[in-house]
Amino acid sequence: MKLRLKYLFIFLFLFPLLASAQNLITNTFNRNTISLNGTWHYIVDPYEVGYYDYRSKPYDEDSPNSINAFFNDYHPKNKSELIEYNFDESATLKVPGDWNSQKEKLFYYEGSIWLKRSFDYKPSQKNDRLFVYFGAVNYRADVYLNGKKLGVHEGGFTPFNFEITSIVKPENNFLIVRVNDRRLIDAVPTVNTDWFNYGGITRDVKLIELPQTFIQDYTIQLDKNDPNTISGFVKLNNASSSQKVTISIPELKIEKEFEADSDGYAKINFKAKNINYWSPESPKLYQVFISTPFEKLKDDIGFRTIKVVGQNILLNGKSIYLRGISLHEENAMRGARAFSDADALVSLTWAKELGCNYIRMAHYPHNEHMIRMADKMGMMIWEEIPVYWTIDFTNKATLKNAENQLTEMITRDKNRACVIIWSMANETPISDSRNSFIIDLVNQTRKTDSTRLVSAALQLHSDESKPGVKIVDDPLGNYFDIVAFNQYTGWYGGSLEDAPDSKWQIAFKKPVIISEFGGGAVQGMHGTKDERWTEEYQDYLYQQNLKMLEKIPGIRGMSPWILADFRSPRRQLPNIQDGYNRKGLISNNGIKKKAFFTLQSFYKKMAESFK
Ligand code: GCB
Repeated sequence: MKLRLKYLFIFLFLFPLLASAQNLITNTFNRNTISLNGTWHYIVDPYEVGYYDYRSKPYDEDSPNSINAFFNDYHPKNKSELIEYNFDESATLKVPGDWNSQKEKLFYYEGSIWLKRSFDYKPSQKNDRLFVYFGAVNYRADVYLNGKKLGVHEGGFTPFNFEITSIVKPENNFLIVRVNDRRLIDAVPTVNTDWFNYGGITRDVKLIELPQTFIQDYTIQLDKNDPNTISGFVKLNNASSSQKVTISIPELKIEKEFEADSDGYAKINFKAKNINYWSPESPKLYQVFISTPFEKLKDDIGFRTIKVVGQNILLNGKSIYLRGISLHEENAMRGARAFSDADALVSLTWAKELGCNYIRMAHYPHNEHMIRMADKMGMMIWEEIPVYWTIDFTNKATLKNAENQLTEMITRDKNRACVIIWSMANETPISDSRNSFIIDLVNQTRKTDSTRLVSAALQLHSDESKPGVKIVDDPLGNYFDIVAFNQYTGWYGGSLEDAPDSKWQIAFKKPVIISEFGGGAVQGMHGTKDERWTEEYQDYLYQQNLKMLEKIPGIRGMSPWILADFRSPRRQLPNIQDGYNRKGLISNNGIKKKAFFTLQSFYKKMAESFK
């Protein structure tokens, strides 16, 4: 009996705690929020002393109010009491921010760190509900407020939120997050990547004030097949009976009323004339208002169609060429995770200068500042989830995790016109389990958002019986709108001299994007075009690859690897890599390498021919 009760408790208490995309509040940029960014105290905990007792039993499993763990910021009542931690006298970290770049001692640290921030809260309205929202925490977050566990979130690059209405107090609230960034074999991504595993509360934290019944989420987008129809849905949280929802777009003289059902769901669909369509050349965003009797929420939304016809990608009905570049979410010059408008502006300005109209945001969803700025500046985006290399494709929990991250990414960004492609994965090895894992993600994507294109970065291979032929026939190509693949001719093999004579055998009659190509160079290192790591070698590699790739039938774009040098612990060659992947067109000092200008002039030419 005792045992049963225990399981009932675990079920009731822990089961609802896993934060999932279902409850995600969108458009937090335009809501009533209070920032919890700033200075947080932290305690480093490599042995998980705050989480497990000395029998390795989690404190918060049976006893969520245990005073033994860090999550209850307990202060001793008398001098004889043994307490072996003290947040308020511990050092501090800036949030948002990774810990690796902030504290030298934590540079390669992977494990648990407890972060704490106190706050007072005076509600601005009666009956308001209050949520705490995290833009992202890498990788796992266990969140506690005033000693109560709010929940757990897994996945380092997507947002989540918890309601705290009944827990928050007017003064001295203490919010504690155990952040654990240990790499795990069954996680998404898995243990092996080629980027730096920045740990911490890496994106904005805020409180969101909402009415009892509030607009949780919505899609307001142009109908894929009719450029004069806007369609989607509005989802209300806590709608007890049917409720009126109004959508207005003053600039288009639109004001439409809909009724949400008792689940709070309203399907929307209306005609709109004279829309100035969003494009990189003219990134028009309209002020859109979603109103209920309790709330008026604004968003800035662009309207455009994107589709594939034959081997063409059509933006607003016109064939386009994606002049792209790949990007990590890193501020190259700070050597730190990027998280702000200022960081976004650095990368987007460089990409514009390169002549880009498109960025592949590798290999995980980047922060919302970046996506919103791309929307404003006119940059098309490929967004990706970290299903990278050798994910545990046979593991159901890993699939669930990937599905959750996918839904969180789409939920957050589905109203951004700039996002044109959802990418399922990068360079995954072909197997039955891999196929069904990714097909599952494709189906989920199409169900959640049928308006965008679906792809993934595949790989090519060769066949001894066909020398000089590059073959792309990964069976997943059948499920995508766009065939995209990475190839590294002249870097990981293959002769640069012969590259332009390559022949292509691509099994799919779809638009082709080269999702990666490139090679490393140390900025300022010069030599002949045959000397590795020189700017001349990298430049020649670009010249020869561009000649080769131009000849691919149906090529409709590329995102060479990569805009700037980025930190990667795999890359340790002294005096050359020093912890950086050097394939950037720009160094980590912000200086452009020769190949930058070669790609820039190629893009000038492509912009002319796809006018
Ligand atoms: C790839 C990966 C990318 C690596 C790159 C490289 O194919 O997709 O994450 O960083 O190659 O530099 O080897």
